[in-house]
Order: sequence, then C-alpha cells, then structure tokens
Amino acid sequence: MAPTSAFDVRISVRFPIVDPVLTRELKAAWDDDGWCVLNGAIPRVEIARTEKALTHLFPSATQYEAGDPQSTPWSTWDAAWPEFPFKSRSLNALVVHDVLIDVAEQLLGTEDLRIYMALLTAKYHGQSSGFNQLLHVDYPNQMVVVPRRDQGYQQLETFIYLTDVSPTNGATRLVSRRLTADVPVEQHTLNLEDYGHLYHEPGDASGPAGSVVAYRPDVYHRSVDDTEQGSTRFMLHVAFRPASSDIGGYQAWPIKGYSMEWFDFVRQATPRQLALFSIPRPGDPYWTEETVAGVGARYPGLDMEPWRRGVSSDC
Ligand SMILES: O=C(O)CCC(=O)C(=O)O
Repeated sequence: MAPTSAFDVRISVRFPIVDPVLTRELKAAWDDDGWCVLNGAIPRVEIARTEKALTHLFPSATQYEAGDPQSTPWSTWDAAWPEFPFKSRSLNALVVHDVLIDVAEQLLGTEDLRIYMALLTAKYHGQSSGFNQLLHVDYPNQMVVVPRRDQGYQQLETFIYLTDVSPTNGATRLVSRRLTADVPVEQHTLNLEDYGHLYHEPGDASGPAGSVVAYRPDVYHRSVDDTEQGSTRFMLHVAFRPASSDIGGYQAWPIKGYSMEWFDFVRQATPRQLALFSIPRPGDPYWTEETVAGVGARYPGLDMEPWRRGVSSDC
C-alpha cells in the first residue's frame, strides 16, 4: 500500500499556541503534583521537520488500520521502539533541544545532567496498550532502588509530542502525587479494586504537537487506547537525571558507538548537548592534549576548539 501522508491530520489547528515558558504555575505543579504539560514548548516548524522520518519509520494510520504487514511490529506497546540516535537529524535535534535542556535544568535544579533514555513510540487506533492501561509508576525499570524526591536525586521523564494529542487519541492520564502520597512505595502498579477512585482522576496530558509533558518516575499514570479512527500519536520519550546521581538508568550510549547515527550526531552537536551523553564539558579534568587529539581523531569534523581551549597548560 502506498504510504499516505497523514501529517495534516496529525497536526491540526485544534489547539492555540501559548507561551511555552516554564511558568511559576507549571513549576508549582511539578513540585506538588509531580507532572505538568508545557503547552507548545517547541515550535511546530521544528516538529514538522520530523514528518519524513516518521513516514519512513512507521506505517500511517491508514496502513495500520488496514492490517498492512509493516504494522505488525508496532501492534503492541512492548514493541522494540526506535532508539536515539536516529538517522534523522530533525529527531535528534528535538532530543537535545535547548528548550528541553533549559526545562530539565530548571526542574532538576542543576546544569550538570545526563540523558538516560531517548526513544520514539507510536500509538494507533486498535493498538493494545497492554499492562500500561493500569496505573503504574516507571521507577521499577529506571532504577534498582526507590525514588528520592528531593533535588539532586529527582529524575525527569518527558514526552515530546510530534502530533496533536487529545483525550481521544491517547493523552496519558496522570495522577497528582498529592493523591498518592499514602500509597506504599513498593506498590508500583495499582489495581482497580483498591485504587478504582484514582482511575477517575481527570489529569489528562493533552497538548498540541510540540508540547512537552514532564513527569517524575514516582507519578502514577496510565495509557489509554486511541479511540479515534484514522489517528496516530507519535512521541519522543526523553529522560534526564542529575550527573551526580547514577541511581537512574535505562539505555546505555557507548554501545551505539560504532553506528553511523552516533557519528553523525556527535559531529554536529554542541558541548552542552554532548555533555548529556557523558562527553565531559570543556574544562573537565578528563581533557588533556592527548584526549583532545584522540577524540578529534575519533570524530573527524567535530570542532574540538572548545575542549582544546579548556585544557589547562599544566595537563
Ligand atoms: O502511552 C502512554 O500514554 C503512556 C506510556 C507509559 O505508561 C509509559 O511510558 O510508562
């Protein structure tokens, strides 16, 4: 079946664009509820640049609903979702977008951050949400201990919407931490019998393409099925932790080190972006004349000047 461009459907004029700044109210929601939606945080023009890559990676809604064989890998939420770094520079650019980094720095209270997860998912009408339909927290597969909620230990999970997301095409439902403070920490999934009241909590993370949902790994949330025929929900999941706390993790970056996608990403990224993947910042004691020369040789085309300038003369 010929790929159909569903992009006009995916990004509609349904939502007005509002000021993307992390307002005092949103910061308060993060502190008290554990989650907030930054409406239209990333300009739509930058989201629109990902259209071609999405068309290559995923079937359209029409193809999916017609049972096209290309759809088979994506029929369950437990699919092997595409991981960063992507072939598409436009997708990679969103993972390390300045707006996203600024928000992560403000919410986590430090400029020294690491990205520990970056992948892309798709939701379709007719796709099973599986166990994610139950209210759950994400920390059990993002750390082997339990979350600490104070600064220095907090982690940030985000969804970057590549399509408009509404209550009927899959907006995640999130419950305020205010309502779950008494739930024992080890209760990572909430059954309907004992916690049915929380399933009616109206916190849905709707927003236009370019919105960023920010939530903590101790926030109960659940997936809902996409009930809108012909619709899709594409989003990037990008998660951050303070560099000083390595209790959190999900993906590892060195294993990507042979891939062309990694080379391509590194060669055009800034020191601020690369620090998120453990390439030490200029001025870090790691940098000596030898390591500057070596990293420059490993990544031809990467401008090593910022790191060279950071090498002190007594190294
Ligand atoms: O698909 C969704 O709406 C939520 C996904 C989810 O529950 C998760 O990523 O932990």
